Amino acid sequence: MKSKDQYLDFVDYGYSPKKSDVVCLFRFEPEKGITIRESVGRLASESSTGTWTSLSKMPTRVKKLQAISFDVKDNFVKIAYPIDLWEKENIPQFLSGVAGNIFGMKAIKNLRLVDISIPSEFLSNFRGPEFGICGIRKLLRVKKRPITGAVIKPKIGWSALEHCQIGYETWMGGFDLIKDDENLTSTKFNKFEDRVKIASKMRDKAEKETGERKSALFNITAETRLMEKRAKLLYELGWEFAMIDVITVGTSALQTMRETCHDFGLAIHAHRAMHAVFDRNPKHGISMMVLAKIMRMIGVDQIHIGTVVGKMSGSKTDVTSIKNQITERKIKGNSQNFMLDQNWDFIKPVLPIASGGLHPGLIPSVIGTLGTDIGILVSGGVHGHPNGTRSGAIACMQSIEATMQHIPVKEHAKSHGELHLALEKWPNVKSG
Ligand code: CAP
Ligand code: MG
Repeated sequence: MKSKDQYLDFVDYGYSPKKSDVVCLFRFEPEKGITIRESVGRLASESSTGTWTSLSKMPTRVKKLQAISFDVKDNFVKIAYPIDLWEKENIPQFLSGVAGNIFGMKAIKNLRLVDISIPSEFLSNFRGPEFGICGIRKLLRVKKRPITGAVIKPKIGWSALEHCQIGYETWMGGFDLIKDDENLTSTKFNKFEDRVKIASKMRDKAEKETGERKSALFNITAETRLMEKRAKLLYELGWEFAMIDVITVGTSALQTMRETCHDFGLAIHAHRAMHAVFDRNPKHGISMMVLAKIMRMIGVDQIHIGTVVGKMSGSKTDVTSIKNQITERKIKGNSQNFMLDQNWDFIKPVLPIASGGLHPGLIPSVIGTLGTDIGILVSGGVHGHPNGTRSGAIACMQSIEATMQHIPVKEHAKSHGELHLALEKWPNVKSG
């Protein structure tokens, strides 16, 4: 066998995937001097059973475990992976295969994991979301409008008491949720336990005064056993959610926490901090859609997907395809949308969260693009209101109300003072 021939063993353009195969769609760019066939062979080889040379001895079963590159168009290749490569319920192992060594090979200049089609046989190992969109609406007693939340700003700096006082103002302005920021967990001046305990009292007061359900997304992100302790405290104090920075904690910790949150009856709010390390470069890395898919499979109940118009990157196509992927039951793939077929079977839909640089003037656009079955987080655009947090939250609720009644926000602002002041402060449509 000539050197490199072993890679060609992993290519079969006539192969049609089995129902139980995992199929991945990659965009790839070979290094100079490497043929397309060799590149796609290397990808299938390194991510399944192969190595850089032929071996003197091979188990007979290996042939059945090889991944096969079977469809190449321009810079895109589809690779099929036999189900027996994968351990049940093990997302880290799965990622070590399909998103592992292949991203560092010299022979491939750029590589992007665009989509994964997960067969029912593998999907059935996972819980998916415990609550999903309907469950969250029930928890919060919100029927039709978007769920509303605000991150307390500045991100870090308030004491636990100050933090909760701002939270109380946010709830009193009509919001359902207050949220910790991604980099706030427990600091010496704002300890997790203190924050959660004080907020419990404030929540009871706000619920009594408004007659509405008020809740919070406390960031439990930490070493896994500490996250478990924090989840327990949330449960004991009657909270509904735990927030986790799902990318920075890693899929192993998240899988553990999915079980813990199940035991405590907590919904998981997934903040995606660090996702852009993987998905920002369109030629390399892992798409946000794939990350969101993995999170739906493990079972988060809500996840940030972007806004299109706010301060964070993410095109309309990107954001809407993530939304579709986490909310629909069946996805039909085609070469135009760079998506593969996906049947989500029994796995519930995840609530899409639009966040980042939003203010009342941008809400109509967010709802126009994503609909009303979403969560909207407005933070700077609430606490930056000229009359303070409560007015900022009221202005957002007025903007949502106007949008749902098909009234232009500028028109609505004529008779709604909080909205009027917000539009005066943030007249420009985009915050990015
Ligand atoms: C938003 C936010 C969120 C981002 C994350 C922030 O604050 O709290 O973490 O939305 O981005 O820290 O920027 P503002 P994404 O509402 O004040 O912008 O949702 O894209 O993951
Ligand atoms: Mg944040």
